[in-house]
Amino acid sequence: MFCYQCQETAKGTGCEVRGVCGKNEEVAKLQDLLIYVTKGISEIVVKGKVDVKSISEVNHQVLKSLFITITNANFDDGAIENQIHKMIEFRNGLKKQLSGVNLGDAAEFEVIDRASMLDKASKVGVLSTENEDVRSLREMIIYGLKGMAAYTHHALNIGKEDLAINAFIYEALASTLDDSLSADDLVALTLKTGEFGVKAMALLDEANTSKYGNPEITSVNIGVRNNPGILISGHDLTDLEQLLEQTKGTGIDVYTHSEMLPAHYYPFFKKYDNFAGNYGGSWWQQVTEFETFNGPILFTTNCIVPPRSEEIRQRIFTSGASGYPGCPHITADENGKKDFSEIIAMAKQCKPPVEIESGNIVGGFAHNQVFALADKVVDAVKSGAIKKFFVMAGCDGRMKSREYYTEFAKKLPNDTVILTAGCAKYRYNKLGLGDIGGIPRVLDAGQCNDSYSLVVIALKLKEIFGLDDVNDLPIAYNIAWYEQKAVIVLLALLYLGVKNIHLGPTLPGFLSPNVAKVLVEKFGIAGIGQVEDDIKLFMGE
Ligand code: FS2
Ligand code: SF4
Repeated sequence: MFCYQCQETAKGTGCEVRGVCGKNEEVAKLQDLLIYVTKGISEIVVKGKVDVKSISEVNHQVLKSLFITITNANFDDGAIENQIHKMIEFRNGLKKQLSGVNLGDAAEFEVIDRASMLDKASKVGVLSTENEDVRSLREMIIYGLKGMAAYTHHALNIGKEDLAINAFIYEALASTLDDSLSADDLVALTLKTGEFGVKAMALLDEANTSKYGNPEITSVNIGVRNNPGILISGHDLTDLEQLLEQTKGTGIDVYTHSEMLPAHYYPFFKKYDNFAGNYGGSWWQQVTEFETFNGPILFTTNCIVPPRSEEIRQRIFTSGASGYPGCPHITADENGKKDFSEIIAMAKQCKPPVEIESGNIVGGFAHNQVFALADKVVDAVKSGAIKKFFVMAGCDGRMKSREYYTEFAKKLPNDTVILTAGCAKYRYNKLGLGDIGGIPRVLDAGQCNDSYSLVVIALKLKEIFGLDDVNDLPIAYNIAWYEQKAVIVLLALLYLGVKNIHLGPTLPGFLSPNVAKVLVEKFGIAGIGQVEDDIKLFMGE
């Protein structure tokens, strides 16, 4: 196996024996083959000029396939094998409609069983692209597409689609098979991936807000109640809605975990009396928090950490693109309805969660809420009460080096405000950093996809202040990344012309020295250093 798609990749260069995430060699290879077959489908769609409108099931399954391969989403070898078979069937069905089109191996290969899958996978993985710069660019595009697919898939679950995004995914995946493309062509395609990343995040924002309302300032309880509970993790709001509907009046409370926390900010979910609060911190802390939670856990997406004990594994359920071997996977019926009765029945037998912290955290500062406060914010900037905003969005992770972000937040001058989104927030959302004239110093817009809100806010401020360039705003970008959704957020920011983004705790292992050089020279991308030095640099001291 070889995988270098996330920030925790072994030695910063690549996992070769087993993933630091817990992904074993077999799962890694099956994921490679799943990506390869989606490339084959893309080649058929592009070369055959297939109308994406006419293949909606294929469109949806391509999104799901990409999503399955995101870090910490799916460890279930059997489920991935089934998905490969399904995609090969779709691919072969599409091929029947074509004639006289010359297709490559990704569109033609056949496998019969697990052994032939693994054999094929070892020839088509990341390292099959020999030139390290081409490999780096191709993989950066693919990782961006994975993030884009995840966001598009969530929007689809709410009934919103933009076929231009699906068409682009085919175009881009097919391009990663095309040896005639130069490095410059691939750099241009990388930025185009960012452009479609903006569209995907806008689509999901529209889907979420049209169904669940605009996020608003909300105080979320982080303690516990006395009833048994179900913990819901991941990013899928439609799963949360169904779970709340099905647990209404059962005496079971529902708690959010990690990236599901921002669900509390949507007006829609406030009507559920059993929507109790948020339990715990970011994804990697689940190894201890699931023990004390006591009840069942539903993963709607990443991030799953392989459970350390059989007792915890038996309390884990998955849905959507996520999966874990031996854990029940709840699928939707043809109307999108999921039956969570097995989880509810288990919860009734469980003890209530143990309280691990108490109090409240405040969030809900997506674009609409911030616009409602715009006068206050603009006045604070004009009066000098707010000197600078720091976009500190993205992901959290296990590495000790991420303590940098807590230190950074603590040491920032009191006249600065942090704009956050994604699970990166858990490094500083419980520090009690106070407010500036009633504006909290940590403004949480929501999940990682809600980084879109931060961009909308920046563009609005640019308009209000009458600036020509978004880089002239008093906003600095110190972003933490971990998995591929952060890659699409980064590409979206680059496409929008944001410069001088600092990315940490380490730069991606998938950047070859030459590609890293382009990012540094063209976009001013930089890593992180020492907290004090970085703050001085950002503050222009
Ligand atoms: Fe955090 Fe994990 Fe949101 Fe990422 S919960 S690193 O998937 O997507 O952020
Ligand atoms: Fe390694 Fe990350 Fe790939 Fe897992 S997802 S195998 S940790 S690079």
